[in-house]
Amino acid sequence: MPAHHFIANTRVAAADGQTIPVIDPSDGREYDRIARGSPADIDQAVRAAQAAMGESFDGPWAMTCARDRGRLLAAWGHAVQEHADELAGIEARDTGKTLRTARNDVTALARYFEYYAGACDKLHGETLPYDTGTLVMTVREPHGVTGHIIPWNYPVQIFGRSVGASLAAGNACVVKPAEDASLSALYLADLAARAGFPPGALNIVTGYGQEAGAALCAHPGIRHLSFTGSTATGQQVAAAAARHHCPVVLELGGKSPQIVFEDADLDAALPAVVNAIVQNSGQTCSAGSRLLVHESLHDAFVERVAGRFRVLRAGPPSSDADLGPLVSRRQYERVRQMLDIARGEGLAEAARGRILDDAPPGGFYQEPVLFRHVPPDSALVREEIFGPVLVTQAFRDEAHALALANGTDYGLVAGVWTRDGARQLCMARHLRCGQVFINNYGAGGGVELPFGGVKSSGHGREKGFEALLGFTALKTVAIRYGHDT
Ligand code: TXE
Repeated sequence: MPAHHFIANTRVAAADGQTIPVIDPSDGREYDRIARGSPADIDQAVRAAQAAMGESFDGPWAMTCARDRGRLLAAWGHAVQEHADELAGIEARDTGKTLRTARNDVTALARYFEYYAGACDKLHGETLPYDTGTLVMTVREPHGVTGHIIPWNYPVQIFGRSVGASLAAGNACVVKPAEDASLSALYLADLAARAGFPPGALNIVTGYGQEAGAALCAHPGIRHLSFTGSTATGQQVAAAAARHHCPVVLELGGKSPQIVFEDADLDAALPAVVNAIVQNSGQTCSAGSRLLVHESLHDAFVERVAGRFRVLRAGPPSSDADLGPLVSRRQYERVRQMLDIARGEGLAEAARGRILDDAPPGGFYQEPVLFRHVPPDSALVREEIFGPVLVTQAFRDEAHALALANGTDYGLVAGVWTRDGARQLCMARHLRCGQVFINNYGAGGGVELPFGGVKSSGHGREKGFEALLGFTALKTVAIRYGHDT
């Protein structure tokens, strides 16, 4: 039986009965089917969420107090921990990521629920000084029904940070997971129902982006949208949302630099630089996909990186491979196309990993590839590849490093390796991006750390308390209780 949508705590088939295949990226074979959501399914889910909120925020979910929302999120987080192995297995098979990565993702998901569970009853407004005889206060209220479009690269993590924060703020959610990775979201929804969330607080509609996703963005009942995905789709999402005055958080792509200065601790930088591009097979929005190295050590350091690349192996999630297959044939072909472009541009390949001999035929395996001394106008420097492909460039001084680092349309993350404190501050100040990591890359992904981009990498912030504020609407209340003196 295909996996159905989850609406008002019930599994329901698509209104027109259509389904789409679920493909195992490790062998390219279909092993399940999910519902193919249509505008009618989205409408049903939005109505269920609206009923949970109530027209005047007097529905069962809107009337659930902050403390109880926190308890529900905490119970959901415990359920995730209890079912962590099963959830990681579902995620690894659906996305192709290694079991190790899937387990880390599930740990992060549980931590999101824990964090936002604890935050529910710490979310409050202020009182403001105003005229004598008038008390002014601000109240943080939910938006109402929020829409969540989730990509396939970190399905459970992105679900956790987006849905966890929205429910904590008291909204009801309608989620459209990626067509290539929907099974973990459905599994989580079942856990939510068992944890005690009332019907309609959480709803999942699976399906294609151009169908279910577009219908969700266009639905006038959606009062806030969070989208993580490509820059091009982000533009469509924002345009659809603008038609019904719906605020949007966009977390889009990146082309993030890792900058290694001549005074860096190279032994610490080396594993971090490699991991930043091969983790999750390079399918990470914050992947460190450009390596900028001071000219005095560029060739020597890149040779060390090349040595690491040569021993990396791609293989199925069930093996001990360093990288899993890419998520889909479509993504595999996108990456291959970029490698063809590199060949056409005559780029110098410095190293290549390998694919395990016993990897099943038909899987979407891509070994890591390293190109060195890539010119700034190359497509490989400017465009997001979303695969395990790293390009290097040499820089002369700080100004040159900044010019290269800031020289793309994106602005998500930057990594800087230097022991010089003044230089650390200068780089932190002038790098045009949403987060700068100095002498590390990613800071362990802490759920407390606000995350998002500038320029074509999007706007708005997810994670941390900042995200929680974004999921609220501020209401000002002025109470006239006396006379001016
Ligand atoms: O992304 P899409 P795709 C980048 C990465 C990748 C490229 C393409 O460079 O190679 O995007 O991937 C839904 N209205 N990132 O095609 O189309 C879709 O169903 C509403 C970066 O998979 O953006 C899925 O749920 N929704 C990234 C989600 O959007 C629509 C993560 C992402 O799909 C829609 C993923 C529409 N019109 C890809 N069209 C990151 N920032 O982490 C599609 N969707």
